[in-house]
Amino acid sequence: MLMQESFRWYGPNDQVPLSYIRQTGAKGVVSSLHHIPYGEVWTEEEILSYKKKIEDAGLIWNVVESLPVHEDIKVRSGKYLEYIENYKISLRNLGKCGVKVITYNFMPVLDWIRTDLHYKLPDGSEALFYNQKQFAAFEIFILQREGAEADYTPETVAKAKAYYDSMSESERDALTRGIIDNFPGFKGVTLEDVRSMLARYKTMTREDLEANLRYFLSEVVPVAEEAGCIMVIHPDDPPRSILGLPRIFSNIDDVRNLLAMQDSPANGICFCSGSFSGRRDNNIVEMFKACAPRVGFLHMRSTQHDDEGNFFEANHLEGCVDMFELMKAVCEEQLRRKAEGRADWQIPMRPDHGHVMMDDLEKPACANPGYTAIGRMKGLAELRGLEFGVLKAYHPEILKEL
Ligand code: DNO
Repeated sequence: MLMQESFRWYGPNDQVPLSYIRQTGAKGVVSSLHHIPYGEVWTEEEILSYKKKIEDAGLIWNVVESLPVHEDIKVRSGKYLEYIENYKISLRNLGKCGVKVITYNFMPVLDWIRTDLHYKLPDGSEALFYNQKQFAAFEIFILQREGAEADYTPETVAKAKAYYDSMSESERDALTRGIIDNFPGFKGVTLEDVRSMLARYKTMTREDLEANLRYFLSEVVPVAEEAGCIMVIHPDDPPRSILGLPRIFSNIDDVRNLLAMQDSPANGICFCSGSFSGRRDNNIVEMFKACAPRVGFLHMRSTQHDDEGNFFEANHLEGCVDMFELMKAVCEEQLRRKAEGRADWQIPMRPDHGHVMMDDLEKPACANPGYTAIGRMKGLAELRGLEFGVLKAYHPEILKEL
């Protein structure tokens, strides 16, 4: 196919080993040196030994997800200067070792958020779910964030209270862990940690956070460019303000703004259709077209919403994302790049998340919610089939070359 089909791998402790990933049909592996603490340098030696593990399994390490941005950089205080210098060294090292697509995010405090990691679908499989009432229960009554109540309608607060009152201690604990302790390389986060991280954002406005991202990019993008790498930013997930924090990469204006911050091919986007689709006013296909030449990595996924602002992760070809139109646009973009002679014309893509299904339901809970094998493989198979169909119908000549 045109896209570089990939699968995420969380390293040697991942329940889904590289040998299984190879059988999914993926060629590329999306991974990170999760054992290195945020902010520290990734040495060439570490990168090469990790890369060798992947290559020995017959795969290639085509994308880093993520080279994490330390909180000090996001708030631009503490040891941010040192961490930015370390980031540059890591970028240079990755470039030298031939790993060129570097994913990061600029979400304050917590990365992506879901409130139910085992939402039962009618067919018995499980999806990840974001529920306003549950999140409100978490931040108002468990985290007890000052001012949290004011971010919700009285109706939602009442529902959240009733929900909180109905929960057992262990259910409260599961909700908390599911929200704050899901991030590889950043495990063991406590409520206290979240409170002290939040305190650092107390007076921070959206403009401040944007200025901090702009500053970070002005430092690292030229280095990425020199190293032959592309930095790709992951959208806010969900794409709305949470925990009273500013969010700066959620909609089409943010996309345009980001691209203008550094007008360089090394300043790119990880186009995550699922994350962007968490907002109903985002037109995903239009958004892709608005930034297509700078998309360095694709996460393909969809969501299904209800009227209260809740959503769960739908099957990859269902839900609110028009995956057919998106795939058509992705194929056209790749062919356009090919015609231009761009070396990076084939965009790495991974099926983002997947349902827990079949015997994955009986295995010990996956340490990385959303990343069991079978559901993701189903997603990958559907997306490959869709791509094949789009190419056969609209660009049959390219199939002969592949
Ligand atoms: C969740 C992921 C995110 C993503 C990071 C990128 O499954 O999509 O954790 O990897 O935000 O920095």
